[in-house]
Amino acid sequence: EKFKPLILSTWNHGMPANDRAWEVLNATGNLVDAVEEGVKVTELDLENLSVGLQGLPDREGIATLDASIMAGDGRCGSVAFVRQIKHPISLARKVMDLTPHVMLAGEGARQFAIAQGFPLEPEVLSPKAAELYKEWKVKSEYKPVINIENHDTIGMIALGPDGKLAGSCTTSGLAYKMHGRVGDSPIIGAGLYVDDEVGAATATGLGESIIRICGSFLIVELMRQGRSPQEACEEAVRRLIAKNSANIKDIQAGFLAINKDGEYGAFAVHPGFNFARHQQGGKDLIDSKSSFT
Ligand code: SD4
Repeated sequence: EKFKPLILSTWNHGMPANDRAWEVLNATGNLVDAVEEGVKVTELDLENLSVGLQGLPDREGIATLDASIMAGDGRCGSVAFVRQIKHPISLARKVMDLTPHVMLAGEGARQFAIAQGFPLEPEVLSPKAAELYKEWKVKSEYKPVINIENHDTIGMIALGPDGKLAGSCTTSGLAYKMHGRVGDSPIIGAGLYVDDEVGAATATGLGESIIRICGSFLIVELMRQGRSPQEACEEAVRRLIAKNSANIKDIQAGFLAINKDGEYGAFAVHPGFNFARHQQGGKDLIDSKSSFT
């Protein structure tokens, strides 16, 4: 099966995000705008506790966000450990478009946001996040929880009608992480990688396990060497399991990939990962296969 255009996003919340991306792509033909606008929907979704300022905070009770965006010609931008910004993906876009850099972090990212006219949001947790944080504080145990309600980090990868690719990724990271912790999502090559010559990949799950294998870059390179998107995702999961074998039963990670011909693939460590697929004439939510069953 081959599709062009094609948009894939992680988890259930990928459906409304893809809807928006599809709309923007059709209206403007701009694929980078499409992947930015698409995940902005998720950044505002109050039901989602893993993306945006309403997400679960770090162990100090502060929501800190990571995001990245990449175009298939190698342009990319990201922000990490940023506070008070409602749309970190748009800030990542500004880093890409307006600075000589790829990545801005923390206070510097916030200063850049202010300079670009982004409003600073009050540092108040959403009611749901505040409630869960309060419960968590009783024991204060850090433990990554896999597959939280089927919506987690959003990673979106897209192939345009002209054969060009783009992707975006945005998250509040792991709940109750150490203050200052940065995951895979803003790391180009870990949470997201896009190359017009080959294809694109994105990741969700325990960021540390994904960074360790340069997951998204690995998948694109495997596709460059001739693997299908599905084979490449499966090999990345195999590698991830090998490098994280000690506690693999507690580690979930999932990958999505597309190649420039419009083939796609997905694979995860454990069951529960799903993704949204939009193409001409249809959209669906698909359950990914996994290494463990
Ligand atoms: C991270 N990959 O920061 C992200 C987490 C995720 O919220 O996918 N879920 O490690």
